[in-house]
Amino acid sequence: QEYTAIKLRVKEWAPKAEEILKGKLPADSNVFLVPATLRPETMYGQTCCFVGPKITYGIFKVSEKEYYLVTDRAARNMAYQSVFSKEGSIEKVAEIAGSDVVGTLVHAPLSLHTEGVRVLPMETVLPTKGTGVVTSVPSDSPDDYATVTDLAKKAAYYGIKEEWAKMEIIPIIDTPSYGDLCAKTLVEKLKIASPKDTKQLEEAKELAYKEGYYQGILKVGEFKGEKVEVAKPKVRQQLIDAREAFAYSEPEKKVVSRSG
Ligand code: ZZB
Repeated sequence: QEYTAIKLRVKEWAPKAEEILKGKLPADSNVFLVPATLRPETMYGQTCCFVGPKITYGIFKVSEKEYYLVTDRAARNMAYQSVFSKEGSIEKVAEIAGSDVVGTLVHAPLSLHTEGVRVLPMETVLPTKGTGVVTSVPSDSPDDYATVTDLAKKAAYYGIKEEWAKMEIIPIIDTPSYGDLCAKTLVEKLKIASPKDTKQLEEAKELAYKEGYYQGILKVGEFKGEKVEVAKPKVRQQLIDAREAFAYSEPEKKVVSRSG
């Protein structure tokens, strides 16, 4: 699976994270949260970044001034994909729980929310997929729409500020079947009530992928008016050229054959 890894630069740590990381990083260095996405063309619509609250993340040295926050598993994969300056070697400078990162303010490349977006908790983040960090595009991802809706409703319970989950959802892709807020339309159409409705969310995701890819037209950005199918690789390349993203592949899953 070929992902695009996006670099979300930390602008301001949550107080807990600040405390934990004190003295562990050079003063003038940058730390990036690095979500893996299959939809780089939707980065205009990022409204927050998800971590699994119970997942333990590492902060890994990329070069003198650059560090990535991802799972150990992702760092190991990255080491073999020449992401770190020393091929094959991994240097972990700190460990931190997702729950302690929640509230951190990050700069999300291409996002129309240029002031930054917050790191928020998502219970359904899989530690075994991608980098364990997920960037949220509630206009076009049904999982993200269901999660931000839930977070906004129960902000106190999740220990977050309501406004962090209520960032404006700006339409970025127009589609003939589901309008320009594809995820919202599908969540309502399939009567998805919470992020726990995993079966319907899976179906909504498939529909959103197909419609977005084959029928979607970008409404914003440099490739406004172009078909998603055409614009997608261009947005990806632009992000990579700007060093705001890089290619990241997931190793092949071992398939155990039925015949043994
Ligand atoms: C931004 C985005 C915007 C995404 C969108 C999707 C959509 P898939 O399809 O199941 O292979 N993701 C990445 N890593 C994880 C993880 N560890 N746990 C849970 N979710 C994860 O999954 C690929 C997508 O799942 C990725 O692409 C990421 O969300 C999320 F408009 O990034 B995506 C219709 C989907 N639209």
